Amino acid sequence: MLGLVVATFALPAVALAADPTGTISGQVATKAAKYRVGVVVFLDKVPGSFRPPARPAVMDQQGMKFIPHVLAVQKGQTVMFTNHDAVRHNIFSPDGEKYNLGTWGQGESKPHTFSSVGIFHQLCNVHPEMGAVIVVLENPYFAVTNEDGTFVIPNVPPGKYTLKTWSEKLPEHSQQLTVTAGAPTNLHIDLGR
Ligand SMILES: [Cu+2]
Repeated sequence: MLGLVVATFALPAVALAADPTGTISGQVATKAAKYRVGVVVFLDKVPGSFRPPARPAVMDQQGMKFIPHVLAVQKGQTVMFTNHDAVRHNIFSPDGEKYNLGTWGQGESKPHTFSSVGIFHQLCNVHPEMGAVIVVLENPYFAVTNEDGTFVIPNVPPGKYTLKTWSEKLPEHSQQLTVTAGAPTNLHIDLGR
């Protein structure tokens, strides 16, 4: 009986073959478990121009930390910086566009739109121990790994790509891969340390 149920659930996978895009999923492996989270996995130099999402991404300041510690967004996308602490926080970045959004209190928020790709360190001039990174990418085909190193990049058009990783602590990784319509591409990426 159980086998029949499983067979029933397996059927929709066949229907998914009509999906014109593919999914890249996988897991980043490191010797130290703490390095698996916050790795940006992305497709490099995909031809075409890509409209950024209209919905802003959010970088919060809460519990005297930036949350998330690593945020990936698309070029042209807005990040809304929020403050959920009872103390005033500041936001500035010494990188690329070099901005200082000012210092503000609980419940307030300020937007910044990223017009160029790059790695933007986020700092608070009130609390030097606070830090985060925003990675701005050219196309929408990216993900940031979860605590266990897993990631999913959905809706990728079929084709051959160069997949890269960026991590605050680990060396960059690069590999070729082929994405097939309606089929998952499963990766195991060993980043060493
Ligand atoms: Cu602060």
